[in-house]
Amino acid sequence: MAIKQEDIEYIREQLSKSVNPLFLFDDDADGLCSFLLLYRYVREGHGVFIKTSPELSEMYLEKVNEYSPDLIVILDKPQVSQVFLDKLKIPVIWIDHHVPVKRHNVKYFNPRLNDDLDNRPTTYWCYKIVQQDLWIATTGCIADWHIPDFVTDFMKEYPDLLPKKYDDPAKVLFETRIGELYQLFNFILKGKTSEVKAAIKILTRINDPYEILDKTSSQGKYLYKKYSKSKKEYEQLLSEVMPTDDKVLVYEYSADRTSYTAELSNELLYKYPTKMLIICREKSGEMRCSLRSKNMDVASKLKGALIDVRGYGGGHLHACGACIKKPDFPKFVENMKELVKNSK
Ligand SMILES: [Mn+2]
Repeated sequence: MAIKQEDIEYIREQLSKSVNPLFLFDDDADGLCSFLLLYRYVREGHGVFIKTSPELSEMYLEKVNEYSPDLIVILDKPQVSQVFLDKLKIPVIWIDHHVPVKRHNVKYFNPRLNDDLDNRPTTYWCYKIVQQDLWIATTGCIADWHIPDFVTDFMKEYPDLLPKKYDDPAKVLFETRIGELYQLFNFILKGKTSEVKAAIKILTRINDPYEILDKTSSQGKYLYKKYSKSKKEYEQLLSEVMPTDDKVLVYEYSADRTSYTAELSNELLYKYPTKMLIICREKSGEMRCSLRSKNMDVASKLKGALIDVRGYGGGHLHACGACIKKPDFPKFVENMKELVKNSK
């Protein structure tokens, strides 16, 4: 089970030995927290967040040349190009928790290699390595909807940020102050690259969460202000969602507002747990949809709703994607309403 203790110690040793590590991390809150934990431990090197998703591609060789690191640490990226790895002439460590892949010329650590059900976030393993900055570790874990086993330590140290033990990660995300910290980490990753970089740099120097949440330092205040700006935009989008009595909730947004899709579907799912959510935008004459439901079998209903409709789609039990020709979209929604109505 898990990433083995000897592997955790190996990574810690490599980090301690490195004088100029380069961290390449996913541009979400789990990736960011993983980087912050490791960087704040070694206090050396550089961090670069990876925008190409899901793969870390050869295009980042440029960054490697720019920083001449003696160690590369890849965090929370599901895919890394083999060509990229082959061209690196220095040790590479890759920690991830997505579906395991096979690559050469890299030390690859993934809890799912030993137990496919163990998909604890990258942040969780980074905390095992550094054993410090509990508040960043907890934030990164709940960002990936995981309540870590060290949450009781966190509650002891920060009772006002997490006053009781929750079983449901969604409640932690939307009802607590540590949830607000997650929102902040998430939102400051959006926007102009130069601003995101500046915000991350500040985060490497923040001493405690109250600097941000209670604005007790000028740096914390700056981060909170940046966050409030994105938050306002987001709240605007959220306020446009008009639920009806119908169990199918359709929300259409314009293409230039793509950056909040994941956040919107998560929060709508939390607010409307009994509904089937269809979040979509139009592109090239098609409706690109993300379908989510907390309780309903989305995959099988999607299959049914696609009958006599020009389109395709598929995915998981509670989350799917679909693409529907625009003229057929009303029919698709109608089919879905019928299926949902008949299900219970
Ligand atoms: Mn992750």
